[in-house]
Amino acid sequence: MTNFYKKNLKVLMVEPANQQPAKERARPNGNLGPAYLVGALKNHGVEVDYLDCTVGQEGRSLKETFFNREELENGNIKYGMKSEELYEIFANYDVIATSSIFTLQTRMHFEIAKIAKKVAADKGKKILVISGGVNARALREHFLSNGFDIIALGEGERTIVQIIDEFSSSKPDYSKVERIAYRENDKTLITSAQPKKGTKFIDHLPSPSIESMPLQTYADLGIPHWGLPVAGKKFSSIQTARGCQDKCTFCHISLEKKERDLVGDIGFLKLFSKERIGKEVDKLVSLGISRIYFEDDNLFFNKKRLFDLAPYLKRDGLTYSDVNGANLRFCVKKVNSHYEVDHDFIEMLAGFGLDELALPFETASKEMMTKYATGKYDPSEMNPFGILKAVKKNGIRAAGGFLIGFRDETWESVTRTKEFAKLLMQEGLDQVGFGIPVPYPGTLDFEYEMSKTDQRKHFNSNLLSYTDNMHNRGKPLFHTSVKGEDLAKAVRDFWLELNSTDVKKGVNTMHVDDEAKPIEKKPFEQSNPERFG
Ligand code: B12
Ligand code: SF4
Repeated sequence: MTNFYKKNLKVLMVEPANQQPAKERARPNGNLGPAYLVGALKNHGVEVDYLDCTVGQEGRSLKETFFNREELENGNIKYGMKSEELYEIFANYDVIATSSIFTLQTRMHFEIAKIAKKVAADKGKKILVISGGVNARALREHFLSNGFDIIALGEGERTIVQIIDEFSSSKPDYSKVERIAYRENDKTLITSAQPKKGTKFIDHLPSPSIESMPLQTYADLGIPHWGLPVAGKKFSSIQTARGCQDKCTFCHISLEKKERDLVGDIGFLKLFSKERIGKEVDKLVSLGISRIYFEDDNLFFNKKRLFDLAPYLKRDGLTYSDVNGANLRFCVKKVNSHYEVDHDFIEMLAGFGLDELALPFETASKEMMTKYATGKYDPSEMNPFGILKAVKKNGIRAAGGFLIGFRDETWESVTRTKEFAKLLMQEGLDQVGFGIPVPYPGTLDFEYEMSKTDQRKHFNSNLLSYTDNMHNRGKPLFHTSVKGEDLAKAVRDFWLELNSTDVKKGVNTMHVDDEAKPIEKKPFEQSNPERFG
């Protein structure tokens, strides 16, 4: 039989089952990072499969996967394939790779590594276990102590190919691989990379292997990463650019910019050309996809770029959603010495098919915005109500995102943000959500907390009891001026008070503990009865 692959090995890119606190949403994975890595390996002639454990292999009954719920000892609810299933699956592979961008899922990644190492030990087989993404790189020592052999520190398309080339060579030398952390004789080694000329365009990157994902299963489930359910529609993600011009202290970009020597230019702005994006859209359409989610860190930067891109995005019957948020100051323009709503810009967004948009108003406090959010938007000058009206006038569904409980924020400031959100609801906002800025590993806020020696020791000695609870609607784990209980209660109370019954009902159907109320799950079951059998 002919072997079409250049290497005699098999890689599994695996997205673990997830855990969430009760009353949080259960969502499938389907992140773009793994899709890019699978694309890079395929281009390099490496045999690679993709497995999203939240929904399982294409065609599986969702009762055995997504709706398989297990209450964990830490109180969280796990959803996805049973861990026992993975043992046999992993036995067929030589490399197990995960991508860890959400800290809350740290435990789930450790579980993957543990199973892979057990298979390797039981079967006397060499299995290389690798990871990357913002959480893995920030917690690299913990990942390396919990079964991972290599952690990628920057962009991964080139790195993963280099890792596989070394692994498959007769004498692997990982010191040749760029920007990784690994251990030799219990010592962590970090590799660097030759300085390269900064690139504005990143068309050299492979096309993300969206076709490897269980797209039909996602469609049948109808729950995207975020935003309204879209039962029955094939959907997927796209990136038009990477990085951001700002550096909010609660965001990964802030540390990436500071640690450029270590992680490379991952946090800095880079973009795909409009022609390249047009080709990506062609590919997604040819896969039967009729709804696309933007996953850029910051979609709106450089408005001219988006005006030029619009014709390449627009297709009959294709809609777009940007639930990841976009910087609001791009929705206004300076006229003389004041700001006016940029109606042309917002009309252009609706014109190419955008019908859902998260508006990250963040806070009503200029002080908090300046201190933590790069002063990226000024609600007192940049006409938030005008922006909202223009968005709504163009038929775009608008969800507002607000942050309350910055570490030195007062209760008075928190309630001002809530009142701001209330006014926006009265002016037509469709939905509001509140979150507490969590100092997630990989951000400047985390570095601030870790600069306190006792805090760092406590965190490192009790890692999983922190990461299991690092949720932006949970009680803060680090000091905040307003009591943590009050903030966690406010996040829920404000949400309940300000949102419509329809929104509340809709979100409730996605709760991870919804086994308790099977009636609420009906919308998905009714649209796809055969997948729930
Ligand atoms: C798009 C996005 C979303 C989307 C969709 C996410 C998804 N499921 O696809 C939405 C809007 C739903 C979302 C929601 C949330 N998000 Co979000 N999101 C992102 C964002 C901006 C991009 C992720 C992405 O697709 N990147 C594109 C790929 C190509 O880049 P990448 O993942 O970094 O992968 C590259 C490298 O890191 C590396 N790499 C990665 N893995 C591996 C593995 C190996 C083996 C190798 C070699 C290399 C490698 O190679 C890749 C290619 O170059 C990230 C920021 C970020 N850049 O990671 C935040 C981010 C992941 N989100 C974050 C947060 C906090 C949230 C929310 C909790 C916010 C909320 N409002 O509630 C929710 C929670 C969602 C959930 N599922 O639990 C935080 C996570 C912080 C943390 N440490 O936990 C991040 C880091 C942003 C931040 N604030 O700093 N998010
Ligand atoms: S504007 Fe958004 S993507 Fe940019 S640094 Fe701030 S939070 Fe991160």
